Amino acid sequence: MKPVSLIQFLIEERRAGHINAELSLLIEVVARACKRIAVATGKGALGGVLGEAGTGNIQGEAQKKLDVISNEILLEANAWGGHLAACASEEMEDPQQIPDGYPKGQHLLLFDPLDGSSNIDVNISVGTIFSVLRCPDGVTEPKAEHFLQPGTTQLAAGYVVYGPATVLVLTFGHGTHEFTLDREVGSFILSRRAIRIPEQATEFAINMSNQRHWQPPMQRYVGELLAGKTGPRGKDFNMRWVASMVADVHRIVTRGGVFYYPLDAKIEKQGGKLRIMYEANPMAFIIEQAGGAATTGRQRIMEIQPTGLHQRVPVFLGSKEEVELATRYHQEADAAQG
Ligand code: AFP
Repeated sequence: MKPVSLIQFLIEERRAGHINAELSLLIEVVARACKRIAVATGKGALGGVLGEAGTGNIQGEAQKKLDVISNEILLEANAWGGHLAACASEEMEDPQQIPDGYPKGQHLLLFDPLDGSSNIDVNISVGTIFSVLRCPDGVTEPKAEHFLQPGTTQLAAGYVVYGPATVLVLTFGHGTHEFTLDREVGSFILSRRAIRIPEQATEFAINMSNQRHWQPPMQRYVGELLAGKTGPRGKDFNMRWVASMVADVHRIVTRGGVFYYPLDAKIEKQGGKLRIMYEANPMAFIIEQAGGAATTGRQRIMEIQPTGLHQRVPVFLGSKEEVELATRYHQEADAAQG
């Protein structure tokens, strides 16, 4: 079969009426920016881009040089295209307006330019996550409040994992599709269409070092996974934790499994670890479109009405039956407490 490039795929999606020309152009621009980020991350120590930038981001986390560079690449690529009303980045407190003199479009772009960046210096996969929303009608200077739309309104979501291969996973709400970067030619080529995540899982991803801080239903659920064949689940489970959400999610998109970043006593006040607008919503959209489920342990992530651009939530996502079981344990525990 002839390879299908991302550009061809976008034209097909336009013809199918799934996206308009502006959204197609926007995705092309994001994909091009991600190719530049792939080049920058791929240089490693030779690019002089490893290590701390000496600055902090809005979350108070130390920024790596590549965090800053990736953010600039995405901002710059999107400023002049004419398809955006504004964009918001995990690395910046407020939305970024389109500079004067450039045309504006109808879309809002949100991104985490380099997720898992604490893994850069040790040469482990990192990634970019993005989400596209429609700018509310009549708004010419979008503010944070205009981005605060539930995940169900996303027009597109995707991530790029910079690993042994650079891979883009994308959804417009009509299935989840994977593209692999052909480095010689410089184009993303469709490598899997309409991905399906198995409904059952035998692999789970969680940071076990937080176990003692988890709430009782999480303790119960993971306890049962760990008990394996001899426990109530009657089968053994394997565990993985890359600490790059993009890499952990990509494993699930490839061979099934579940990913959990539950609420725990350490992070209770901030509501969770992962950001709803830049991580949870786009990943939830991608996972649901591949037949998986994504909840906070209590409710569907994409139905949450966000209250802040940098709001955090607990994240349970992956193989449907497993996520539903973990969610049921939390709901039952809440109901028992009244
Ligand atoms: P960094 O971008 O600061 O490395 O954070 C990565 C991340 O947001 C997500 O990609 C990981 O799944 C998660 O945090 C890892 O968290 P722990 O370090 O608490 O395991």
